Amino acid sequence: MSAKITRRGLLSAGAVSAAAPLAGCDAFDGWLRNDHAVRNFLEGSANGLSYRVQRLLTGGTGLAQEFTEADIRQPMRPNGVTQPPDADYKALAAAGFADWRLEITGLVDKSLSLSLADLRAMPAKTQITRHDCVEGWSCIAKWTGVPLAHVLDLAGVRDEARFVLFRCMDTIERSLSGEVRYYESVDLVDARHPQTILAYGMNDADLPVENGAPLRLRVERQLGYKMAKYLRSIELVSDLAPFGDGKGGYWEDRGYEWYAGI
Ligand SMILES: Nc1nc2c(c(=O)[nH]1)N[C@H]1C(S)=C(S)[C@@H](COP(=O)(O)O)O[C@H]1N2
Ligand SMILES: [Mo]
Repeated sequence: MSAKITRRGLLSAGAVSAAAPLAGCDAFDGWLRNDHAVRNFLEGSANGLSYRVQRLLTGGTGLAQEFTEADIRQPMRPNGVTQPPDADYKALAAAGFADWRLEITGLVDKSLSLSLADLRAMPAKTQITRHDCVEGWSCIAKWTGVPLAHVLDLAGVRDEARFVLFRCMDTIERSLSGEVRYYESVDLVDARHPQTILAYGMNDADLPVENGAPLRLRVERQLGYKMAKYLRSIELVSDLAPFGDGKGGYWEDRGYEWYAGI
C-alpha cells in the first residue's frame, strides 16, 4: 500500500528520474514502517505526499542551502507576534531573561530546566540561511544556537516519542474561547537534522525581541511559521491530537500544512 502512495507522490513531484523510484521506495517504505504515528498523522492528505517525497529524495538528512556574509543584504524582517503582550513575558524580558528557563519534558528519561547561560555553554552552531515566509517574502540571516539534537540527547528521548512540541510564551489570539499561545511541532527526523538549532543569536547579536528572544527554533527545510519564537518548553510526545486543535501548530489549526517543506 505504501509503495502505491509513494509512486503517486513521485509522479506529482515530477522531477524524479525513471530509475530512482524502485531503489528509493524500499528505503522509504522501511523508514515509514517504523513510524506509524507520523504516517497515521499524515494519512491520505496531500500534505502526506509532499512529506513522503521530501523524505524519499533527501533521506531526511538533505541540507538546506547555506549562504555567505555577503548574502545578508537586509535586516531580518520581523513577522507574526513581534512584541508578546503577555505580562509574564514582559517581566522576563525586563530582567534580561535571567529568570527564563527552557523546560524539556514529556517522553524523556530526564526532564531538564535550562537557563540561557546553560544553553550558551553548550556546543554552538552558526549558519547563514534563508527564511521563507508563506506570505511570499524571504530574508537571509545568520543564526547561532545549540543543535536541538544535543539537547534531546541530554534529556534522553524515549522510544515512544514521535514528535517534538514547542510551546511559546506569546499570546497570538484573544477570542471568546480564550487566549491562544503560539505552538508548533516537528517530527524526530527534522528535530535531529544537523541544521535544526535552538537559536539565541542573530546576525552576531543577541536574538532581538522582535525575532523571538530569548530562544527560537530554526528548522531550515521548512517555511517560516514552523520556526517557533519565544520558546518556553519542549515536550516529547507520541501524538499531536491532544494539543491545541490537534493539527500540530497554531497555523496548522487554521488550515496551513503541518509539513511545510520548501
Ligand atoms: N511564537 C511565535 N513564533 C512564530 C510566529 C509567531 O507569531 N509567534 N510567527 C511565525 C511566522 S509566520 C514567521 S514568518 C516567523 C517570523 O520570524 P521573524 O519574526 O524572525 O521574521 O516566525 C514564526 N514563528
Ligand atoms: Mo510566516
